[in-house]
Amino acid sequence: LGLLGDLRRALDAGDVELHYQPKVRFDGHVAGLEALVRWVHPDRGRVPPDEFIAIAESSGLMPHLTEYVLDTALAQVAKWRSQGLFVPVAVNVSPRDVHTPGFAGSVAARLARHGVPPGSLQLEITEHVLLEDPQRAADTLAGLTDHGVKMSLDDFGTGYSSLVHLRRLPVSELKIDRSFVARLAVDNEDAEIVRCTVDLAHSLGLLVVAEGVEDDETWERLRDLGCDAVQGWLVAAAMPPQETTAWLRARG
Ligand code: G
Ligand code: G
Ligand code: NA
Ligand code: MN
Repeated sequence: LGLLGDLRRALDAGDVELHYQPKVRFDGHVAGLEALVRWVHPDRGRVPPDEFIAIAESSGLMPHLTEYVLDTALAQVAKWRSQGLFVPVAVNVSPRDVHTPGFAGSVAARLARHGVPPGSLQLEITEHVLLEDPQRAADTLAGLTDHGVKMSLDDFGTGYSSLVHLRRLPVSELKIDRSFVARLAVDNEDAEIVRCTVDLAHSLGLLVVAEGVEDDETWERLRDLGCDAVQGWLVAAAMPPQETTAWLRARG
């Protein structure tokens, strides 16, 4: 399969793009943007991220992809800041990244190189970071947090979530997976799961973001349940950089 080689070349050529999806509070304030990687293959067209991220993970290319995404996102944050747009950006990192020696230092160096304050970067991790070496992962993440980088726990509810694991991770935000959010307005069990998750997160001092919000009714239910912010097609899908700039400006 030539896809791996093609991906490597695309990264070297700068042909892999980032799109940005807003996270907004219920008062309309833009809490941040999530960077989502996009690759259009010259012959195959759009390759789904899940597909090429799996390839990058199994081939050892993942650290390189993550460095590329961090540099691209931080360059964009710096550009937006120079234009008077001060919005934090969240980058997804894979469990393997967190276990790569020197990861925390590499993130700090990149922030410095791009002149971006650590508080403008958020890293989205999943509970899977705790599968390999929980203590080491927690130490790396604590190092990043001490430096001022914000940590967000992604896809919450889909893994082996437990209070013990949650307590171990120095995160300031929890994202409820869209599989629980999608049918929130019509399914009582999902509504109860979301309610409990919001309460649990708040009792631990975390902000809660709901993913995959597609309609007004879900938005209203989430607001009533005390959720802090939402992300989803109701607000905006992931947009290319220029469109994101226009979207941010239109928001004021
Ligand atoms: O938009 P969506 O199809 O982009 O994303 C699919 C999956 O790919 C999600 O689980 C998302 O977290 C993941 N993903 C998107 N961009 C990145 C990235 O830059 N790095 C990593 N590790 N995962 C990403
Ligand atoms: O794993 P992660 O949470 O990073 O994945 C985000 C994924 O969810 C991306 O593929 C993104 O494009 C997708 N997504 C974002 N908003 C919505 C939405 O409102 N509905 C659906 N179905 N998918 C969404
Ligand atoms: Na994510
Ligand atoms: Mn998610």
